[in-house]
Amino acid sequence: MRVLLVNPPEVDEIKATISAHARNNLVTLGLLYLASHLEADHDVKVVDMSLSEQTTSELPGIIDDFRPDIIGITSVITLWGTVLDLVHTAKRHAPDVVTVVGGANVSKYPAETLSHKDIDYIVVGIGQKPMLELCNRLEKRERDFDIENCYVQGRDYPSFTTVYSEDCHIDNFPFPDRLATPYDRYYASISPENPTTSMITSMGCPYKCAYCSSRLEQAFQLRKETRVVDEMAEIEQIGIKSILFQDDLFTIRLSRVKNICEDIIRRGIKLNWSVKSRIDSIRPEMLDVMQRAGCSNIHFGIESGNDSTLRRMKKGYDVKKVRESIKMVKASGLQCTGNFMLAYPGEEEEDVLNTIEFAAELDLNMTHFGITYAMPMTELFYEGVRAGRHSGKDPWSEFTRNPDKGEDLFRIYASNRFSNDQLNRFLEIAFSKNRTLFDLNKEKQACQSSG
Ligand code: B12
Ligand code: SF4
Repeated sequence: MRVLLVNPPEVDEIKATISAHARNNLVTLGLLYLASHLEADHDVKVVDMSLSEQTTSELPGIIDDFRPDIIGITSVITLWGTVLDLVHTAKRHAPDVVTVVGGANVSKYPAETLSHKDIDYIVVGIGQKPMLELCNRLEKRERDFDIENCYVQGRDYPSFTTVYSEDCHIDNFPFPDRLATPYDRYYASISPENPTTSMITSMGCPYKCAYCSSRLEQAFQLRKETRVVDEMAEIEQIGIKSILFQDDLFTIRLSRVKNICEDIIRRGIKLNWSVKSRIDSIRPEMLDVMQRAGCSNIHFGIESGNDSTLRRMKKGYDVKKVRESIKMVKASGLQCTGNFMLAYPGEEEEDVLNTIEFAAELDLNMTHFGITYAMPMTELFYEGVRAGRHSGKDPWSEFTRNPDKGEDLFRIYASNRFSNDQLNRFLEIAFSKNRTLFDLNKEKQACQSSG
């Protein structure tokens, strides 16, 4: 079968809010994992319409060139309207083509996704196995079949489940095919050298922060240490210079971090990399070996400068611990990025300003600030429902059924204490007092133009 895998183009609204220079262009790892698994049996093409800055209207041309039997599209909530445009465009242009949609939003809202009649199949959870089986069955012209984690249009399902079976461990699949898209065009401003790629060494997170939806997903999975380093060796061989590890929590186990780093050093792999960590999972014994193995930056979800807010967030650490951990990492020579959530429920103006001041005091190499959203299905969301801040209806579900109702459906501020003007003002203050991605990009540009 000829299988076209598509990363949707970014909507104009996202482009407008994040200036072209401040954007990173990151690879869509999920599609590259699918491609490497399907390639042995099928003819696969991956098109990253976001990278190539194509629009939905260019899909018919792509279809004419490649003539796919199946089009698979990946999805996140913010691009849902675009995903549906692609599906409709594909069906109008080539009615016989089979459309399959997978990815984070489909796994969370399967019934809502299948309510769109131009979507023939959906795949939930880890996609490699069900997608390969689907392609094989369709190739044999079978029409009536059951595949775990795959649902078909038009059938009446009493419920939808996502099974995370042992044989779907990431290590059972080939490494993502990083040559399936132009690997040399992916970059991240934070990387000391580009091109940059993404990689994962684990899936899920065992912690239980009140606002986070990662904890709701699959059981925590760790990859084998040697497989991680094997993949890094392959990345280096391709000519990629830096890696952003996308795991929620790379530093969860000290022995594992040490083993991976020592193996990188032993094999002489020369790559820059950065990881995400938690304030209370970073340990002094990790830092030196991480740095020697190529780590340049650790990204912490610090989130607040107020102990009372950290307690409501269920972060499990306090402001004192934040100061100690950041000081320790900076003293080691590694760079630190910090993420902060402003206007968490229960916060007054002085708390928000306090977080901004706290961030500035920490003297981080880079910061990200955002207004707190209540993501559906999280503890924070249900707490807001009980407190009467939200209606209890899941707006993401409604948006997945009907994106024409407007993007404000998935932008639900967690707190109702502040006006939009006040929230914008908080962001302005935060950006003016701290170094953000915008500053980093400006500095990089200035450096380039001065030669
Ligand atoms: C890396 C990452 C990013 C990167 C790269 C995004 C990308 N396109 O890959 C960046 C920083 C750009 C990013 C941005 C955003 N992200 Co993000 N991101 C992640 C993160 C941490 C890892 C994704 C990943 O690489 N996973 C590993 C791969 C192997 O898994 P996967 O992507 O899920 O793919 C597998 C399956 O889903 C499935 N599959 C996926 N696509 C398809 C397609 C088909 C046809 C099939 C059959 C199967 C299939 O098979 C794949 C292989 O097993 C996830 C959290 C997580 N733990 O997954 C959030 C996550 C995907 N992001 C999320 C969000 C909300 C965003 C933003 C909207 C944030 C924002 N407010 O701006 C933007 C969206 C912008 C965009 N254009 O994508 C949410 C999605 C929630 C939702 N309901 O849609 C997640 C789940 C985080 C969370 N818990 O809230 N993100
Ligand atoms: S915020 Fe981070 S540490 Fe907390 S549950 Fe989510 S991914 Fe895990």
